[in-house]
Amino acid sequence: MLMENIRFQRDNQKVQTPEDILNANCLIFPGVGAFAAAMDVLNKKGMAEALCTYIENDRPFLGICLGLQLLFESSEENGPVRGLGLIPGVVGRFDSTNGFRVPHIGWNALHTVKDSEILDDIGKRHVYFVHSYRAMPSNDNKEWVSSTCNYGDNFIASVRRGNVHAVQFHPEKSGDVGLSILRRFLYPKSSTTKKPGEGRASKLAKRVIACLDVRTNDKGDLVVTKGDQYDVRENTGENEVRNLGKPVELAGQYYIDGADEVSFLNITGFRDFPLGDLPMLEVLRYTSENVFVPLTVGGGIRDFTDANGRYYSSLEVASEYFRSGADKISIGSDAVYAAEEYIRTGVKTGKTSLEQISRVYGNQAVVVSIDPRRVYINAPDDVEFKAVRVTNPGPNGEEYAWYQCTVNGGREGRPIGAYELAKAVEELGAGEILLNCIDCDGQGKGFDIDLIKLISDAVSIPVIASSGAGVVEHFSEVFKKTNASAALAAGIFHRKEVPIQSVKEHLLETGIEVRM
Ligand code: 1PR
Repeated sequence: MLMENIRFQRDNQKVQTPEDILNANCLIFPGVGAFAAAMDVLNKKGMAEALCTYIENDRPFLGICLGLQLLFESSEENGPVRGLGLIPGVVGRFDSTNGFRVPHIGWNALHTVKDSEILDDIGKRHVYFVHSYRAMPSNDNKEWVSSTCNYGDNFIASVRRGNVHAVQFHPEKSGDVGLSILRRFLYPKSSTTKKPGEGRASKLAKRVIACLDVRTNDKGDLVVTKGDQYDVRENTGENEVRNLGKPVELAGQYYIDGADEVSFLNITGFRDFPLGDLPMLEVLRYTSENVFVPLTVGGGIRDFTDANGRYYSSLEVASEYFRSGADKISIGSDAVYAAEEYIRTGVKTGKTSLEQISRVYGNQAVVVSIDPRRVYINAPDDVEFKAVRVTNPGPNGEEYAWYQCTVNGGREGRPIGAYELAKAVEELGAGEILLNCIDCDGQGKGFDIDLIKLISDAVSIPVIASSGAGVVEHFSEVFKKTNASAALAAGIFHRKEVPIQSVKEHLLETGIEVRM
């Protein structure tokens, strides 16, 4: 974990020294990244001891995610690694062999086991989790545990003792429910805390994601655009880039409308250096001030040397995105090259952007975006790549297809299939797959069920189904027929043809749990 990601806050100040901790009136510790690196920083800076003293004196504390895990005795993450040792127990990895996808990403339900005050208003609503490791309740730590969550096992979702609180989920990304938790912690005596409505959360919800493809138009403005099979230019004489609105405004609207996540894809990032594209960083900064659900950003994440010969690693590019408010970054073209090389050599070099970013920020922060194109064939052994029998035969009656990966926004086909890519990037450290389909993009005829089933059955990380949503029934179809964890749409939301709430109401009516 990088030092800049340890952000204790004292009267809205970032903590720099152990004294800052000891002098604080109230501390929030939103940890991001790996356990060992975080403990290393805390020990080297003398903050571990200060933190233990602060907590043992029952001073107001809120740990978030890693900020909860560090309170335990040790973690198995790249370990065992010793933690602060304030709460009995070991932080271990979720077991993916029982069919549950790891990382645990998404909106899940809490089971409150004791009065925790900060959780008192949340009723049966979902909160947002993103993690691969968790601590388990036991007799030794039962005086601490205030709520649990079920994901294969019942793990600890929050702890509380006196003024000390810690949560495994992210209140800052849990919409109005999360904001009410933060308000209750920061202003415990205030009676003005707005209560979120009652809900019916019982388990991990399927996510509905709004995607904003962003690029600079011919006038130099950053706009939300949307293609048909990746062609984003109007069919007019001028052939200009289709402009569907301003990124920050649209993202804010989708948050209000109930999107569970918002994704920005900088679609010309493959040719323009993204850190040169400062408006994109500003878009992230402004969006994260008002949008309290996870933000993903992709496009142009790769090593780069600028015109002055200055080298930027993909890790620097990603770090800039994280600092500007992104929760996850998404890698497209660079992941294809990395997977090709890995399949060719069988060696993990540790140097690819995928490996480097997931090592520092954790694989739950790294999405791989796949842009495949369907290639029809007559028989599965016509190609060396995994093929499927297609539901609708090809133009010449072909009964099979393989899905060829592309780079540079679909401009170049590569010698690798979506199936091979998905399996390789999972091994290289991807935490989630955003599965597009160029043939279906913008067509409104439904998701490519054959493709999504193929990929979501092949990997044990979450898969986001993307491309082709036209009506609410397409969402229930993809969740009923495949193991997708989330469904993403763009055009129907931008053109206001189908509101996000209608999608969610329909999913609820068909028995699919969603966050309301
Ligand atoms: O290769 O790491 O620079 O990443 C580039 C990123 O930009 C990739 O994630 C790639 O998918 C995306 N991208 C590149 N070109 C385009 C384009 O449209 N010309 N957009 C593009 C991809 C696809 C979806 C879209 C869904 C849903 N957009 O995300 O939003 O298909 O659309 P629909 O609901 O309207 O059907 P790198």
